[in-house]
Parts: sequence; structure tokens; C-alpha cells
Amino acid sequence: MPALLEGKTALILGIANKWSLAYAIADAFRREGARLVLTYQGARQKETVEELGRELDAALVRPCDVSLDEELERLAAELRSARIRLDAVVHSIAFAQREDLTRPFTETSRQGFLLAQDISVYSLVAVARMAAPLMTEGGSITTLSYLGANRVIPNYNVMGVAKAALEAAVRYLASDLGPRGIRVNAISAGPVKTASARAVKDFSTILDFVAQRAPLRRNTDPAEVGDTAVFLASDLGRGVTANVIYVDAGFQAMGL
Ligand code: 1JT
Repeated sequence: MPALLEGKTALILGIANKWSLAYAIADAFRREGARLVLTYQGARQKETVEELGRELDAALVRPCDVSLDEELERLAAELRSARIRLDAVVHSIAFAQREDLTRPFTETSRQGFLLAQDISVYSLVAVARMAAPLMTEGGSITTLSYLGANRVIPNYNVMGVAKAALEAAVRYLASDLGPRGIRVNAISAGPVKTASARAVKDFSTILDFVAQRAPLRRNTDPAEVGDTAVFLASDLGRGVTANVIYVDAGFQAMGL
């Protein structure tokens, strides 16, 4: 099979370390011949992501805090002046305060709710607005979701509400950007032991529970998320937009 992303440039936001789903996606994109532009958040991530960028042979590694409009503006200006056309964007970013993933959902503060919505949902809208003018040949925008958007998952709480809004944002963005040949989708991944997941207590119990009940009787491999992101960004995905694709060993289908 020829490389699926040959001649395409992908902007990937949300690599924190090599366990990040965004890293598995970047790795798969690279394998398929894509040119990569990577972003990281804040000085703490700089060294790690620059090193991963070297491993992945990235064309560009830049800071970008998605809570700041001016950082997105600056990134867009850099890409414009480097005459980089974007064909794919991967948004793999979410945040919530730790107490909002442990206390009862009823106790969620206004500020914690808005923070989760800002970083986990509005950032997709802001990124899409920044990237769309650079996607002059059309393209694909992909974000990451989780089953907690549709079902009550203990402790997922404020993130579940944020993922529900994120999936709705995918549909509205797809409707807006479709006429320009830009597709917008989400991958709803099964739980994976990333840095974010490590913040969750009893995460190993969740992984075991899923592996026992999922149709494939195992957990999700980050490489499977990477390969689905390749499909969506490639010409093979040309008819798919406004969709949520589950890459979760089938767990979402189970009632009992
Ligand atoms: C965030 C965190 C977003 C963890 C996340 C996330 N999306 C998925 N996970 C993993 C997860 C978390 C819980 C869960 C199942 C999977 C933590 C930092 C904020 C953003 O509950 C069963 C709680």
C-alpha cells in the first residue's frame, strides 16, 4: 500500500510525552509520509516535545497555549510566513481540575466547569478558526473524545459534560467548514494509561474492567487510535465528517 499521507502536512496539538495519544497519532502520520508540525503547552513540556519532534523528524515544533488567542494567532502567522499549507489538524487536548474528577458532579464549581469547557471544547473552535484559512486544499480536523460524553462514567464528571459539548462542536464545525472541503470528526478512544489518566485514581481497575467486558477482551492500543486518525486524515476518509468513531475494542456497544 502506498503511504497514505504523502505530500500532506499535519498540525498536531497535545503531545505531552511519548505516552500521549497525540504522540501515537504523530508516529502513525509520520509512518504514512506526513510532514509534521507539533505544538506543546508551556516551558515544562518544551524539552520533551522538542526531543520527540527530533525522533519524529518534525518540520516544526512550537509552543501553543490554546487558552490564549494570541498564541494561536502567532502560530497561524508563523505557518503563513513559512508558506505551510495544512491538510490535517489533530486536537488532542483536555483539562479539568483534579477535584472536579473526584468530588460528586453536583459539587462542580462554576470556575472548574468553565475551565474544562475552555481548554477541552472552546480550544477546538479556536484551533479550527485559526487553521481553516491555512487548509486551502480542504483537509481534516480530528479531536479526541471519550465515552463519558454519552454515558455516566464514575468520576469522569465535568469532563463528560465537556466531551458531550466537544462532540456537538464537531458537528457544528463540520457543518460550517464542509463547504470548504474541511472535514471534522472525533475519535472516541477507550481508556489508555496516559499522563492524564494517571491523575485518575483507580485507573488500573477501570482498565481491567474494560478489558474483561469489551468484545475484543482487551484494552485500546494507542497505535489503533493513530491508525484511525490516519484513515480520517487520508483520502480514504473523504466521505466521513461530523462523525464520532469509537476505537475502544467495542466496549461502547455493551449494555451489560
Ligand atoms: C482528562 C483527564 C481528560 C483524563 C482523561 C481525559 N479523557 C480521558 N481521560 C482518561 C479517563 C479519566 C477518567 C475516567 C476514564 C478515563 C484528566 C485530566 C483532565 C483531562 O473515568 C472512568 C476519570
